[in-house]
Amino acid sequence: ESRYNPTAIEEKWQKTWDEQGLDKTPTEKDKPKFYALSMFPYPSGNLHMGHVRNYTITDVIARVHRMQGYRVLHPMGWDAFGLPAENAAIKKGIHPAKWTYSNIDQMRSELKRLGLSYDWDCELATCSPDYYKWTQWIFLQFFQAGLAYQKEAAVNWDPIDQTVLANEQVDSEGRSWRSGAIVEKKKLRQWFLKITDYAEQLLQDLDKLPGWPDRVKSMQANWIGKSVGAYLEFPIVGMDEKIGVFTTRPDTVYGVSYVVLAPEHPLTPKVTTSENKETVESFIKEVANQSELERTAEDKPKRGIPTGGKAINPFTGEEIPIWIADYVLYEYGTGAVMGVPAHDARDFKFANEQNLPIKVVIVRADAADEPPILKEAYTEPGIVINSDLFNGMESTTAKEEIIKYAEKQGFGKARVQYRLRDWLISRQRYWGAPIPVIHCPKCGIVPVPEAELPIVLPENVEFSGRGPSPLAQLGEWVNVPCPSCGTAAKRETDTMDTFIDSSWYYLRFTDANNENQVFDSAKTNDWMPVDQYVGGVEHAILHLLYSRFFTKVLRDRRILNFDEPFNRLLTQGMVQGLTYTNPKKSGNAKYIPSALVNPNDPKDPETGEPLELSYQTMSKSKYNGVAPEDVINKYGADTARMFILFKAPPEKDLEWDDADVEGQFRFLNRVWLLVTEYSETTPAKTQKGELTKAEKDLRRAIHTAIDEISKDLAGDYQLNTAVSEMMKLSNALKDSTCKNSAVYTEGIETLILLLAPFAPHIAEELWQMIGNKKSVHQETWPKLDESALEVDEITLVIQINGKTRGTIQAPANLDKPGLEKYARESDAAKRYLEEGKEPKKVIVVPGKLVNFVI
Ligand code: ANZ
Ligand code: ZN
Repeated sequence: ESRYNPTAIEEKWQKTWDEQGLDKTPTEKDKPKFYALSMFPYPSGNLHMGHVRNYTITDVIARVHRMQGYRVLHPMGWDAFGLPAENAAIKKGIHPAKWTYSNIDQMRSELKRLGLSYDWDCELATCSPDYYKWTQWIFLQFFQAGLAYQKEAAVNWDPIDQTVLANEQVDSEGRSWRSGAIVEKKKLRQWFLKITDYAEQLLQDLDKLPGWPDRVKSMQANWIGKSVGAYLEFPIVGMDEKIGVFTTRPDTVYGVSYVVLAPEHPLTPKVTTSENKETVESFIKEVANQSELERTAEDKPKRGIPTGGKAINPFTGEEIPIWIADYVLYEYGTGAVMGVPAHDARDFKFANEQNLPIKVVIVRADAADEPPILKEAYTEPGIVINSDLFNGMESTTAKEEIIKYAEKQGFGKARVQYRLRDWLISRQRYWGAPIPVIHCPKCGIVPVPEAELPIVLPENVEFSGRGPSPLAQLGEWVNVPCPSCGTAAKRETDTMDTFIDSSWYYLRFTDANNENQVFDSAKTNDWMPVDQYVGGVEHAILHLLYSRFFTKVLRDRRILNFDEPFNRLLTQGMVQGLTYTNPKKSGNAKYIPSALVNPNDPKDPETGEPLELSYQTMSKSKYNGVAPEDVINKYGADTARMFILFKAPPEKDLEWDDADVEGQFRFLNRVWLLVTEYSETTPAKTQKGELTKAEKDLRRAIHTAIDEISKDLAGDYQLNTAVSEMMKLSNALKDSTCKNSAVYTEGIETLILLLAPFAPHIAEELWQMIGNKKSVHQETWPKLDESALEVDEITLVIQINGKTRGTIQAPANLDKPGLEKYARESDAAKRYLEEGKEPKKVIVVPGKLVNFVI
């Protein structure tokens, strides 16, 4: 009898499966398709437990679908462009490509040890010219569709290194990571994608995604931020210009006491009177250095100053002052608002601070006669007062009527506004896909002809972290003739945001090695949409929204024929580790490495102070991580997988616990023992005659497991309860008293088949051990026999006047009269029921009890 040796069998089977090509994507379309996808990783160096969890969940889903008769696409690749590689180049002088590819090699080998059933033929890395050629091609599709354009936008500027910084390169104090200089905002021409053109579709189509978590959908909806209201124009006194405002409350327009412009608004200098010029200019400068968050924070006082200019409320003809204030954002709506202190909380605060008039125009329906003195803004709907033509209307009706009136008079119209802004995609960095356009002094922006793609990143580049981006410093690369007229022209030196790379990789996976096309639409339309996408909730907004946007644009270019890329989405929870903290210390110093702590008496090794214990998301800085490699070396990948699947439902956070890992290892050892013992006997292969009670009970346990686990795997993926069902079946087999029966064989085989997607190596080893030649992963999922679930006897309680007087075993298939008859025959009933005398009443609860009232 052999011992369970995970290392030996895992290596063996990984090699064999690879040779057999077990996980290759089928090309025939003889079965329904299933596309299982994990969010591909950034190759940072090593795999962490979060990766292991994500990929194990998807792997179980892929494997189960193969067994259930689907053709499965289950690919893996690398989100390989981005800042860390370039930072490594600046700090350590390693070329970003070298750093990236060596990390990929490391992580690929770790992935392979987990027994994940990927088709490695589809592997892709977004930093490879084979891939980014098509990223550039897609950019040109957007450009041709009028969805890529340039405009000025603010960037982080390091005045010492004279370079643009990514947000990640600016610390919490606003200093450059490299030079330590205070980072400034500088305006540069930048590339944008017009995602706002798709705002309404991106919002509406969330309804087409019932398989997405509601939380993710509402995060996307909030990000898109649709508001319905009106655009109204306020003429400026003494000028031939108007201030356009966006308002969601046109019903309050008779209560406007001032108009506020964002300080950056182009009308600000025009409306400012000479007395106010100085104060206005210094206010603008102050606000320029605040972040949007600071400007809009609820708890912060709203700051603003008058410009001296005046506007006219077109409804009342009244003159009102024009102010500027920090809480009005230039990028939203029109960058100007009408101030209605009586009905908007922010305006109420502002008006009180600045002593501006407050005019009530909406009142609660039951208080319409007595205009109140406000202690706070009244923001609810109500009845309109002080509003001329509209007095007495419901405010909701007034909204529409006031818009109609404004339209008729020519000073406004209905307007829908979205919070979503266009996507700034250009980066002044090296390690990204170059934007494939050329700037010609005669022709303007000229797209690089398709035949010249990819625009390859030049290799001999210096990474100093100073000055313009490495590409912009490379004269021989930058200076090229215009493809259209031949004039000396310049290449675009910005590269694309890495979110672009990840917005379409799932499409490329369906035809990853196509050298002639971005992908063959027929193949992509066949495999897409992804049937199950699994990844971190940190991507709930940007990555998922951008991918949806790309899909819709390519659909409109007739390259794709579907609306949404990801049918179902599972956002897995975090993996948390036991964390020791010293509450007397602050910052990262408060985290104490567990290696230095005695778990029975946790104290700070430096100070002797007692430590606090908690579970927190594993991270390097908290010293609470567990390396996947260590767990695999000690217990094998199957145990690591089983533990991760068993410990928590996939969407919930998971607390790493060595004792529970050990527990799963013991479970696999018990299965090993059961099957090896079985393999040494010669049990019956076919059933002769009627089943005994023991056999019936075991069959019920077997088919209950099939039933429960199949349900757990049908859509909601309750993988943790699936594992506990397997443990139940294993116990039933162990305790069974019919180990020579064919039913026992059925039980052993079923257990191995159910286990196969979860612990693929041990399942394969045991499957072969009991005499199979075909891989367990090519077998079909066990079929449920409903009749095996039937119980043939029940325990029936006999009651007399509601008191239990005994129990009997009764056939399960009896109806109410049958049960009553059966109960009358019981000893207990006979004892209490006088012969020949009928009880007053008999109450039968099927499956439970019979109560005789006498
Ligand atoms: C007058 C008014 C009266 C407003 C009232 C509200 C209540 P959402 O729902 O977020 O779209 N607003 C418009 N543009 C703005 C900007 N660029 N910066 C800051 N605030 C802006 O909010 C729309 C409301 O936010 C608009 O409706 C406007 O204030 C303000 F009783 O107009 B309201
Ligand atoms: Zn030209």
